[in-house]
Amino acid sequence: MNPARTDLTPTQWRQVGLITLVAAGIFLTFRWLPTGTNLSHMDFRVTAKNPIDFCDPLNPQFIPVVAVASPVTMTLVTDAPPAAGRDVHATLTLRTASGKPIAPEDLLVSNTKLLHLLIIDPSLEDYQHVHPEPAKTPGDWTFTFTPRRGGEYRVFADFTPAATARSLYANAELSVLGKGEAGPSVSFLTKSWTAEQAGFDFALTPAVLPVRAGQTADLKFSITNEKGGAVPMQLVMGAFAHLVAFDAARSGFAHIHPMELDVTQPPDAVHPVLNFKITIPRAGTYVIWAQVNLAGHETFVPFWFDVAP
Ligand SMILES: [Cu+2]
Repeated sequence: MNPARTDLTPTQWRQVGLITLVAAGIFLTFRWLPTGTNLSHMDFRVTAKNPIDFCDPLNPQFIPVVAVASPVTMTLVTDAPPAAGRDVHATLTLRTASGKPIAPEDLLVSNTKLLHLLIIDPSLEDYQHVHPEPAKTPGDWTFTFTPRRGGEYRVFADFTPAATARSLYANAELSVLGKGEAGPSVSFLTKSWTAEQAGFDFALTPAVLPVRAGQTADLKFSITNEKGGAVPMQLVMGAFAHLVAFDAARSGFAHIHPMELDVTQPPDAVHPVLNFKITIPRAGTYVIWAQVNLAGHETFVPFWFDVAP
């Protein structure tokens, strides 16, 4: 390179210095501004030998929420004993290991919400995604949902503390009165990469079959209007589709988003296709619940499959 072209005059040096000073000033001002949270990084430190590990968002892994130690405790209280088919009004309390409440100002918005609950029944047939609202008491959050079945429901919470800016998880159980599945459900035993619902055909197509444990699977998610014509896909929580995978034991979940990250470019109106990548560490039977918004209707569609060793 010609050294004469990179030499700066004293005036240019002064300009460079000024720009650097202004940038540093802006940076320090933002660092100094309070974030609103009273919790620090240390409140979310796990001392147990099996802490929650954070995953690479571009290649998400199955998160074994139940087996790993979370630095957050979640408790659930309901206004009445939960029963299938009836609205359950619940209050959830989030606290750090040292008992500090986790309130809205302690969390960052992720996928357009502060707090996500993934609720799943023992048969994996009833999956619901709800967003609790902060209650008056700091650390308390309320939500309503209607369980479709009976059994020991598991509630996974997904949130991002402002102090760490990384996803964190917690789980709790909720006993629901009513008829549950005595053994594995028909869907669990049948397996299917296709589903029909509300006049639409849904398909999740792996590039290679079978899906193998520990290997990244490329999945194509597509929707067809059974009458022909458009598939009115709209955004839900900042994405055109959310896929959540559960294992038979409900040890945790994987929550994945389309590789097509630019939501200003919607998928094809007639043949929408979205691509996903998932790596499931263990063999077994799984369900992937797809959540989409079709003309304002939130639609949940299950795909049942086996993961080979
Ligand atoms: Cu999502």
